Amino acid sequence: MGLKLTLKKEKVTFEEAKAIFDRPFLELIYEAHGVHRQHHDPGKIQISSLLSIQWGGCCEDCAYCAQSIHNKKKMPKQTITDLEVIFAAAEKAKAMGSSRFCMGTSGRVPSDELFGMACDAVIGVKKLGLETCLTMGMLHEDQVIRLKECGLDYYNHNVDTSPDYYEKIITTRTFEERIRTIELVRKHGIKVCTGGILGMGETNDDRIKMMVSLVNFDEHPESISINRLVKIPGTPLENAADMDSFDFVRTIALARILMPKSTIRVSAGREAMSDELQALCFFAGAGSFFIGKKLLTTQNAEIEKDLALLNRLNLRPVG
Ligand code: DTB
Repeated sequence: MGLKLTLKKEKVTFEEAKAIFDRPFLELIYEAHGVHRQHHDPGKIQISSLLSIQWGGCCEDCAYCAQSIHNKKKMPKQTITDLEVIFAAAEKAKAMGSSRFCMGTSGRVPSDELFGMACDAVIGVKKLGLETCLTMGMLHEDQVIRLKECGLDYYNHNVDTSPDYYEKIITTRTFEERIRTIELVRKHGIKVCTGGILGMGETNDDRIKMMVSLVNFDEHPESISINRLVKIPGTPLENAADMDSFDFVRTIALARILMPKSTIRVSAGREAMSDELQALCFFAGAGSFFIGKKLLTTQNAEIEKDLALLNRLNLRPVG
């Protein structure tokens, strides 16, 4: 079933994806793991690190995010302007076993000044022997072309949730605008990192629809970021209900079966997951995570605990 669905241009329907998601749990993860083994080394894990180079003061109203000016609790805008600070963080990430250094900024679109600095950061981080990823909101085509010239490897731009649930989470931009930026990134040969957040009150059908959106791009995203909501005080989702962990694993398994070659990252939310749940995510097809004390604004799982987990599971970092 997995192979048939990967044929280019063949659109996957919601019903097809739902039939996979709804399979008996153990059958689902067994199949997902089989697909995983065909295309990935199950003994390896890709490790990335993340640094905010600008945070807070964002005009978008994403209900999950600490950085929105619409929140009860404000976070003033701050920017790292010293490139050396960025390079030092990248060196540290490399020493921890990261093969990719991801940089994020708050805001709907980057200012010219911030964009210029991000370009210099990409060039410098690449010289340190790391892959680079940026997430800085919507881009114009000339900016995408410039980032490609700088050697940017990945651009992260999440679809966040299903097209149907989107307006419950964000009203200041549309799902279609997200798709447009992702398509521009793809058009100019930068690898696509995209995904979303689970546990924002969406249904399993929304989770399935989100995956259907991703699989139906002309090319599957190289990197799929699956986050479990970190409930940040002062945001509209601070009291969201916990999602079922097995549904989280099911969503990873669905992504694995639909997009066999993509790397799936369990991103935010690992701090609140047991080691056993994380191991189940890796079995179902996740092959990447963020290491480091902090994500963008929230705490990540502890570095020592992550390194110990890799050791206990005999997982080796890629690269
Ligand atoms: C993604 O999907 N997850 C990363 C990355 N893309 C940029 C961000 C996680 C942030 C978690 C919440 C925070 O730290 O503010």
